[in-house]
This record gives sequence, structure tokens and C-alpha cells, in this order.
Amino acid sequence: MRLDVISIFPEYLAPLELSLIGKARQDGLLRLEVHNLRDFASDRHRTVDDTPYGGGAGMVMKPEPWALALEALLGRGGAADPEPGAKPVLIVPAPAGEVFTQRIAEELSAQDHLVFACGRYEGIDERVLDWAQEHFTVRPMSLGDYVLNGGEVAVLAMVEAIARLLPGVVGNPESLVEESHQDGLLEYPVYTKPSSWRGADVPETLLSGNHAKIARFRRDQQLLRTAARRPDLLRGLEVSGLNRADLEL
Ligand code: 6GU
Repeated sequence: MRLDVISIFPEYLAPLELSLIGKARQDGLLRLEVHNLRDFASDRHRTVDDTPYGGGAGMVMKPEPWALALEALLGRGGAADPEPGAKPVLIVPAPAGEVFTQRIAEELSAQDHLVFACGRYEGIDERVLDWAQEHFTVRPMSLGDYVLNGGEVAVLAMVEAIARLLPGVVGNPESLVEESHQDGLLEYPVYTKPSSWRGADVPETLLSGNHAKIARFRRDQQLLRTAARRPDLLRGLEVSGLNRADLEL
């Protein structure tokens, strides 16, 4: 997979050189490049923003540098033989986007080429997104209902969520299967040694060696936790994914 990030603060993306993602880049499992939007500005001051038409607070990112930066990436797709007509996906982080979920991370991890366009200030001139639709599948994406200063931190989160799903990035692929959101529920609580710590004991079932009982205990914990913390997730559960014991809880 090829990933390109365009930002006026390329240094913000430095953590992508660390840990599992950094290792995956070194191992050639993914190609990630960060580009400075200012390199595509045309004036001496490398201006990328201007005042909003219609008035209002803040500044808006000018269209020309964005178009040049995005055009420079076209024709440099991720796959050796990109499917004819397969457009790269342009992800535009913004609080006004669709909420990024594990499902979307999975979907995006199957793509050959992702481009992340980090907006700052009040955002990017809307015409850039309209124009880009001819060359990209454009996906405005939000991490949730709060406001960040720019897209960079959101890109760190999205790239990590997507890249760890690529084959070979996470050492033990089984660890991908049993985690929060994989089955629509939150993860069960985990414990390690010592079995008694400051007067708190590990739940007895987990020490029993009875695998059926342990599986049932964990599933109950998932359901209880999800009901307490994220009741919204329960509504989205497929009934076919539930069993009789789940319903007796
Ligand atoms: Cl993706 N961008 C910005 N600027 N703020 C956000 C966000 C994204 N997601 C939540 N807040």
C-alpha cells in the first residue's frame, strides 16, 4: 500500500517513523511519504491561506497549492499494475466528515493508494474537494465530535488504525481478531500475574482452566461493558451474532 500525507507541518507526522508503523515502512510493507503543501505555493512567502469569502473568523486554505500537490501524486499509484479506473482515495480529515470507524479502517486497508489532505485553519476551499472527485474517491473523515487544530493528529490515528491491518505489520495476526470493535462489542477486561494484588483477586473463572466457562465469562463481560459504556453499539448488533446465553444475561 502507498500512503501520501500532505500538510503544512510535515514534522507533525514524525511519529509514523516509530514503532510498528516505522518498522513496517523499513520492511517495505507500506510506502509512506509526507509532503509539504508550501512546496506547491507560488509566491515568495509560500502563502497557502487567505480570508474567507462571505466574511467570518479565521482563514481558508487556497485552492491552487492543493491542486498542484494532489496532481503531483497522480500517476504514482501504489500497485505495480493499478486496476484501470481504480482511483486513489483522498481522505480529508475534518470535524465535518463521516465518523472514522474500524469498519472504514478495514475498507481502506484494502486500497492500493491513500492520500491524506491535512487542512488547517477553517479548512480547505470546497472547490478543491469537488475538483478532486474526478481523480480520487474523496472521503471527508472525522475522528469524533470534538475539534482539533488540524488534520495531522487525526491522520496519525487513521494511518495507525489502517496500517496495522496490513499483512505482516502486527506480528501476531490473532491479536487483531479478539479486540474491541472487531465483533461490534468492547473488549473484555484482562489480567496477569500476580493472581492476588493489593487485596484484589483475578476473577476465579479465569484460573479454573475451564475453557468454555472462560469464554462465557469473557463474552458476558463484553456485553456488560458495552451496555454500560457504549449502549449505542448494542443497537447495531446483528441478532444472528447473539446466542441464547447472551440473551439470558
Ligand atoms: Cl479528522 N480533524 C479536525 N481538525 N478535528 C477533528 C477531527 C478531524 N476529528 C475530530 N475532530
